[in-house]
Amino acid sequence: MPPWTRVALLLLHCVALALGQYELCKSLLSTDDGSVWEHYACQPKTASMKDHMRIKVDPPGITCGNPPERFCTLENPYMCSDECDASNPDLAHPPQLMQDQQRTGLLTYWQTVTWSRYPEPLLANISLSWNKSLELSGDIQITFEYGRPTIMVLEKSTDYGRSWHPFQYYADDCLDAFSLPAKQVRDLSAANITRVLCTEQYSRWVGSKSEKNVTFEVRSRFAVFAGVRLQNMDNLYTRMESMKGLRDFFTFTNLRLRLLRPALGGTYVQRENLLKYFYAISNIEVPARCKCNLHASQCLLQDGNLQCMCEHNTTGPDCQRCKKGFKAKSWKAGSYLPAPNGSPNTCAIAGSPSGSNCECYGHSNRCSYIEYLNIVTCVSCKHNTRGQNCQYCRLGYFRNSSAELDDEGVCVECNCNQLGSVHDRCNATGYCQCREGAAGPKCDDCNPGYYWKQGCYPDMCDEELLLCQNGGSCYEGQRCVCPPEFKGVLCQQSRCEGGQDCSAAPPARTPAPLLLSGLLLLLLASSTSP
Ligand SMILES: *[C@@H]1O[C@H](CO)[C@@H](O)[C@H](O)[C@H]1NC(C)=O
Ligand SMILES: *[C@@H]1O[C@H](CO)[C@@H](O)[C@H](O)[C@H]1NC(C)=O
Ligand SMILES: *[C@@H]1O[C@H](CO)[C@@H](O)[C@H](O)[C@H]1NC(C)=O
Ligand SMILES: *[C@@H]1O[C@H](CO)[C@@H](O)[C@H](O)[C@H]1NC(C)=O
Ligand SMILES: *[C@@H]1O[C@H](CO)[C@@H](O)[C@H](O)[C@H]1NC(C)=O
Ligand SMILES: *[C@@H]1O[C@H](CO)[C@@H](O)[C@H](O)[C@H]1NC(C)=O
Ligand SMILES: *[C@@H]1O[C@H](CO)[C@@H](O)[C@H](O)[C@H]1NC(C)=O
Ligand SMILES: [Ca+2]
Repeated sequence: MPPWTRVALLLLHCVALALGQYELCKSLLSTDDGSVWEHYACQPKTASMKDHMRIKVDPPGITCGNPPERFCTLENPYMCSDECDASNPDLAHPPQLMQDQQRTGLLTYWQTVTWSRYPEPLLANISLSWNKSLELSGDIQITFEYGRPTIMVLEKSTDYGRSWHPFQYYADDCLDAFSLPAKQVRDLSAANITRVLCTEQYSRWVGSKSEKNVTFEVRSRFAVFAGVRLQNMDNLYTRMESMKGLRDFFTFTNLRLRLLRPALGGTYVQRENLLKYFYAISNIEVPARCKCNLHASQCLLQDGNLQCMCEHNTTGPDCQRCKKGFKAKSWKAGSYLPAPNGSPNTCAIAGSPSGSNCECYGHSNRCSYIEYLNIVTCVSCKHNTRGQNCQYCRLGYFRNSSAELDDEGVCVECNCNQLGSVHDRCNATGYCQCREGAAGPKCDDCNPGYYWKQGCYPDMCDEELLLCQNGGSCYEGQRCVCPPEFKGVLCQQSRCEGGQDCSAAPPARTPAPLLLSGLLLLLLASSTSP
């Protein structure tokens, strides 16, 4: 490396550090030989994800105000002057008030109906979705007005809401509510930091004004690795790379709050004043960053959805794939290591020098040296490919000529009809090799003169060859339909031949009037003969 490059690199490290960690995906370096790009692992800044979340509350009708309702407070159950009325903007408490910008002096909150149906439980679900993988970077804070729930669960999904997992349980009595021992994050060590806990810290009654927040602690989990003031983030990032499940623990696409019992303000539910029991949430903070697999430093709203601005020739909502034409190596997430700039693990252009040693077109991520042949070959080619570079299609597949060699769909199944074809292979345009009589690209048709019956068989009869005799007609090439007085495969045999009794029971298929007239004709014919 020329000395000037080293100086530039040093300068650049200083720039990167000044900017904060992993904020830069690439930088133009001037060297003796001109400018070159340097690439780094990078991630978007942390943001307040409440601005982008979609909120859904369940069951329908859980939001108060329809019909209008009065409610009281826990501290003074005789103060019941507050009213909720969905039709009056000043008295309505719709779900979006959980995510509006907080202005000092104006408290806005979502509120449920009161517990008038006690002892039936008062249940509510709040589903928060982003349609984007995110990574928590700070504490989730849910601010309850009029008291925090005495039982609730925070759940998360990492697959856009298809499956859900508990994230943390909250109760004033964990054993009673969930049969779990009460724990706190400070009971956790590095080895069990991703344990799902039940905590009593945020559910006990302390008066509704003094403690309003229910927290999911992210910073104190980070602090186990990074120190109490998070001064040693390098250590945290190192653990993110090495400790199985650590990054995934903070990753989510959806969150769900299951509110199972409201604040009681005491030990018992007072049946005579149920108007003081309900849920009210004024704010939900979700500090997080887009998960871009360390391939993007920006995440922007596009068509209403958050989207990573992928670098390193990657693409996809989470930069989770290599761009078309950049699949010389298989895709890899960027790495926080080595500090401070990490490894970008960029996708390489197909056919570029970095990939040409053993190019597998993205169908394999393993190569192997075969000593006696002195070649390097791809191992376990996927996507139905084969060959030293995964450049051919497996038998039974053919190359899709409109797809690039690095396309996952480059090999298309031949789909030869088993009964009509000689084997399951096809030629380069997908044509199968047909057995005698079979036709069509997949050999699932018959040539003229053949009929399909679990394969193609030659026609028994044929109108042009007039194989059916005595006025019989050919039915679908397979058999002759004979006039009443004849029988046999080709209607070659008269029914009355050889002194047989022609008046014997007629074949069931022949309509009776026709048969009768036939018989009559025959009788006439025999009576007029000498
Ligand atoms: C909340 O969601 C859970 C899980 O889908 C469901 O079983 C439960 O019935 C829901 N509760 C309400 C009140 O909709
Ligand atoms: C976590 O591990 C520590 C010791 O490493 C142990 O004392 C603690 O009880 C564990 N916490 C949980 C919730 O299992
Ligand atoms: C409660 O959460 C809000 C919003 O995150 C925050 O501004 C406030 O400081 C928190 N209150 C306490 C006591 O932690
Ligand atoms: C994409 O790949 C090309 C060729 O390897 C490279 O020159 C370019 O800098 C890469 N782009 C990014 C954004 O990494
Ligand atoms: C979710 O995001 C994907 C792209 O990332 C988009 O195609 C899809 O339409 C989005 N769904 C909704 C409901 O916005
Ligand atoms: C062939 O590849 C093109 C481009 O990827 C794709 O649109 C098309 O569906 C593929 N054809 C088949 C038969 O898979
Ligand atoms: C594949 O076979 C079909 C039918 O025999 C033929 O028309 C086509 O030209 C063949 N394609 C190639 C590439 O040989
Ligand atoms: Ca609010």
